[in-house]
Amino acid sequence: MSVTAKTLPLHHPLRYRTIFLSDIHLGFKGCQADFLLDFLNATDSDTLYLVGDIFDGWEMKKKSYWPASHQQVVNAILSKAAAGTRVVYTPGNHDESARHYRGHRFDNIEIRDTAVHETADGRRLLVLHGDQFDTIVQCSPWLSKVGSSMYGHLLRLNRLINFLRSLLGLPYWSIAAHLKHKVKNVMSYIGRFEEAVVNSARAQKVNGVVCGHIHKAEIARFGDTLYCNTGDWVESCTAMVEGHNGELQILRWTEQAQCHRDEVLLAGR
Ligand SMILES: [Mn+2]
Repeated sequence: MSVTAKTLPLHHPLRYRTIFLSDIHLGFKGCQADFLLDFLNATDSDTLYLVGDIFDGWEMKKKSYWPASHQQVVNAILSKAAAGTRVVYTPGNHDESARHYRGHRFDNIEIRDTAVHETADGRRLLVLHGDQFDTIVQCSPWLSKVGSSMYGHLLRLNRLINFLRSLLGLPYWSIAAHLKHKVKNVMSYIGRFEEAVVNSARAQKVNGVVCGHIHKAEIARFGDTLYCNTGDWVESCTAMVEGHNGELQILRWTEQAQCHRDEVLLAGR
């Protein structure tokens, strides 16, 4: 079927078979809700996986922070579910209170500890947040809380830098993501995390795993096992999407949003 530029509507959502999102951290100041809203409005899928840390219960306990944009993210997800998108929510450590509802189903929204997703080309992928491996990776809750407060400072610096960059007309840049890739022990933590996740996929005899938790988007192959990490919406604004033939891809929305907008503008001409 050929479509001329003229017949394309101005707003044509990018359609995927599946969208995987994690580590949104609603209720936390560092959450990039505006980028996420833009993403949710621009995309559509048959199934949406929420791979944990969607809410940040740790931050919400400290102080109540719930701006309109965070509510709009919740509303956007609920309206997708109401419009027929199947939503599968596998809570993480920051929204572990949602784990009380494991096994429950609210209309189109299922809450589970883990799920198995089958891609269009028949690969079976274990879906889970990933904090389940923290003990194996030997990162104590105490350490992760200290890390989390340092991380908070870094993200405040990140917001300041990006505010200044936006004044100068420069694109978004993540200092936390930049530093994380430089620091050696973080690298070895990531390596051990990936290994633990891949081992668990092998033990469960699936073709691969989709997780979040470490805020580093990636699709990698370890032997014959696929390791997918959806990234986050605090620093990197990433999602993993599955196309209609089963191909998997990481979208970096701070880069993609501009491309999509250019395409829509071109199509609208
Ligand atoms: Mn987490």
